[in-house]
Amino acid sequence: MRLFAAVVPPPECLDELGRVVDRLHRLPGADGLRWTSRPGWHLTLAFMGEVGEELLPELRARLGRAAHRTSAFPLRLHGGGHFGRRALWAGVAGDLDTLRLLAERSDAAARRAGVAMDEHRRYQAHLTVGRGRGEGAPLQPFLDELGGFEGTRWQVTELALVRSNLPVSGVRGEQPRYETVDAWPLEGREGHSG
Ligand code: 2AM
Repeated sequence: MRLFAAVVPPPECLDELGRVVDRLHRLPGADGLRWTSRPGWHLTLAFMGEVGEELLPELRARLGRAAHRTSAFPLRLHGGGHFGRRALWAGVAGDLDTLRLLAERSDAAARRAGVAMDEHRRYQAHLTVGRGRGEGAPLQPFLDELGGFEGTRWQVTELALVRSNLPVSGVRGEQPRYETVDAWPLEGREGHSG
């Protein structure tokens, strides 16, 4: 199954973002983007891709330990950014050091469980709200609108393991369905060290 580790913001914080994204939908050029499905909104920590069933017990155990060692931390959705003309995303602010630490620990947990992870790309915390169709789309008007967005702070208390079910219908533009298959509480008390 196709899996990734993620932080899932609480519904009220996603609703705040949803209200901004509603405004984006009304801007000229909004048809040039495929808007991501809101029930699936998340912040990816580590993308694993296809993971064999036989690796799951070890993966779960190691992700559980990664969560156990990491302290809960504050985060808020904040502003926006883009990857070229292809992806428009909301950014985050708050305790980014602990977010990054949790991402590194999730990545290490997956590797040690035997998951063939991609080469390390620089971790850029983001929540994708839209993707440019075709060759991509001009994103600046959307970035201007997202730029001032400041979400309410929440406390990240859980590491989630999410399954991505790719569309099978063949309908163009259909979105993957995301399903949280497990979650572990953040229980560390050690701050940023270790
Ligand atoms: P994205 O939002 O920038 O596309 C599920 O696909 C999640 O894993 C998405 O948040 C996606 O980021 C992220 N991801 C990271 N690397 C990926 C990859 N190589 N293929 C697909 N998704 C990836």
